[in-house]
Amino acid sequence: MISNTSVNKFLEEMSALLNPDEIILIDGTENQLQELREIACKSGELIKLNEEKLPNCYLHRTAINDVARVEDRTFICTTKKDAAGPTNNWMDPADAYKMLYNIAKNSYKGKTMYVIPFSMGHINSSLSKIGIEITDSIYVVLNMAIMTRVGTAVLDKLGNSNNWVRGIHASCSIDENNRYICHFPEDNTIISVNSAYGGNVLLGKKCFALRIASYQGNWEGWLAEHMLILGIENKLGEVKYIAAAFPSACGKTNLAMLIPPEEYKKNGYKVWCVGDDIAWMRIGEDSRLWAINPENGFFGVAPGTNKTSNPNALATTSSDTIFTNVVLNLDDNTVWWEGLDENPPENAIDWMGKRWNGKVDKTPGAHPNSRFTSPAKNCPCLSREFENENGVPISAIVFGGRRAQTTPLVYESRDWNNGVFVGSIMASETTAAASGKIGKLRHDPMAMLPFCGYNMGDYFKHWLDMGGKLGENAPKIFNVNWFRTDESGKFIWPGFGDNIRVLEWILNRCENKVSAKETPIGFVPYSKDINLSGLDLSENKLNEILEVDKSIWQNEINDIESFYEKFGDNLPNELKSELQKLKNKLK
Ligand code: OXD
Ligand code: MN
Repeated sequence: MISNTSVNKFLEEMSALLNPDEIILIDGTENQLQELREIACKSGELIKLNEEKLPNCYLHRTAINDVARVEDRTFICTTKKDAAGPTNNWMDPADAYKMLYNIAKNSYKGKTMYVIPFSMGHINSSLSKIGIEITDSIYVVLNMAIMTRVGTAVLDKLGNSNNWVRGIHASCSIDENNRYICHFPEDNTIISVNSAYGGNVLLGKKCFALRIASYQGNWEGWLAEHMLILGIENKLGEVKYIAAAFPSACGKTNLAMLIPPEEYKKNGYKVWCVGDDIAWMRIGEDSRLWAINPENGFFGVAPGTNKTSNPNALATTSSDTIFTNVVLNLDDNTVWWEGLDENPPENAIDWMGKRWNGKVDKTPGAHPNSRFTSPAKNCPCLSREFENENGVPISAIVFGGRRAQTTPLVYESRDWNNGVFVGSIMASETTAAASGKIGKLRHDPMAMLPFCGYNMGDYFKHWLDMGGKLGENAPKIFNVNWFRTDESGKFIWPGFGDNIRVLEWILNRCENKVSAKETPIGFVPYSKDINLSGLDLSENKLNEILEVDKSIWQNEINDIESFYEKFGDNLPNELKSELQKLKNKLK
C-alpha cells in the first residue's frame, strides 16, 4: 500500500508497539473523511450540528482536564541539554523514548491506528515539508484534514525519501500526570501522549511547524515563526505584506482577517489574509524575505469572535468546521460562545457536557480557550496568493504583546539588529491558550517562548544572521501594543479594524513617506501621521498611548537584564550592545 521504505519501517515499529486492531491510511478523499465523521458521531466523539444553519459542522468536547497546551509538560529532547536552552523543558532522548514508549505501549489495543500523511505548505512547493502522524483519534484525523494538506498525494510527493517528520499521538487515558508532548529535533520526531486537545495533538501545528521547523530553519537558513501574514491593498491595487508575531490569544486571527473601517474602504483599501498563526520565511532569489503559511486552515479561539470583532472568521466557521468546547444550543442544534452575541441560549449544554442556561448560569458556557477548526478556503478575505508556492514578499515585521502600560501603540526599531532586540524583549500578559495563571506578565521573545525548538540564545543569533544576509532588503521591524489601558482599566485604542490605521503608518515608514519622532526605544509616530478620521479618539488620547515614559522603561531594563541573564554565554553580543544603547538613551 505504501512504497516508501522508511515510512513502512516506522509503521511496522509503531504497530508492534501500539498494537492496534486495524490500520487505516488517510487517503485524503471526501468519502473516507465522511465515513470517519459518521463513525465519530455514532461513538459520541462528534455531534453533528444543524445541517441547514451550519452545513458539515460538528461539535467536539475534550476531557475537562485537557483544554489547552501544556507548556510545563512540553519537552525538547536533545542529546545535549544546552541545545534546548534555558527556556525549554529538556529530557534526555533515550530516557524520553523509554518513558513514552512505556506509556504508549499497547494503548491502541481495540482501536484503529490512523496514518495521516500531511504536507505543511502547498504539496508542490519547494518550501513545504512532509510529516506522517499516527493517531488513535478520529478527531485528530478530521482536524488534521482541515489544518494541513493530507492524503496519498503527499506520499506521492515524498517518493522514497527519508526526509519527513514522524508524529506519534496516543490518547492513552488522558491522564494529566502522564501527559507529555516531546520533540526530538535531532531525529525529526514528535511524541504526544495522554492528551486530545488541539495544540498538543495536531502535530503539524505547534510541534512541527514551529518547534521542529524552527530547529530545521536554524540549520537550513530560514525562519519558522509564530506569525500571521496579511496583505494590504491600496487603491492602486498594490499589495504589501506584513508578518506579525503575537503571543497566543492576542488577536492574531482578528488582525489577519481585518476589515478596514469605512474611510479606508472608501479609499480602496482591502486586507487579504495569507495566514493567521504561522509563517515560514526564506530569503528569495531576489534577496528579499518571502513567507508562506504552512497551514491549510484556522484553529481559532472562539470566545470574542463575533460580527463586529471578526466577521470574516465568523463567515469562515459557517460551514465545514469542527467546534471544540463551545456551547451546544439544544433548540436549534447550533453553537454559541461568550462574546458571540447578547443572546445566550437558555436550553443548552456547556463545554463540560452539563445542562446550561445562558440567562441564569454564571459560569461561562464555552471554555475560554474553546476553538473552531475551519478550512482556509472558507475565508472571505483569503489572499489570492494563499496557494502561491513561492509565498509573498514581506515588507514589514511586527511584534506585539498585551501590555496595559509601558509599550506605546507602535514604534519602529532603528535597524535590523535593534529590531531583533525589540523582538527579544517582548513581554505579554498570559492568556487562556496555555494552562496556568492568566494575566501574568511574562517575557515571550518573538511570541516564540513556548514554540522555539532550540536554545533561544542561538535563535536570537539566527535572527541576527538572517539580517546580515538580507542586508538592505531586510524588512523594517516594528512593535505594536493594542492593549494600553486608562485609569479605569479600559482599552484606549479601539483595535480590530482600526488597527489598519497603525499598519498604514508602518507601510508609510517602509516607503519613507512620513517622518517619525526619535525616542530612547525607537521611532514613534507624530500623532498627525496616524489617520484618526471617523474615529472617536482625540489626538490627546492618541498622544497618551504613543508616549514613552522613561521611568517605566528604566524599570523594564531591570526585567530585561534578569531575563537575558538566563542565556549566559549564548546571548549574542549584538543584543548586549543593544541593551547598553537603550540604557544610555534612558539616562
Ligand atoms: C494557538 C496558540 O493555538 O498559539 O495558535 O496557542
Ligand atoms: Mn498560535
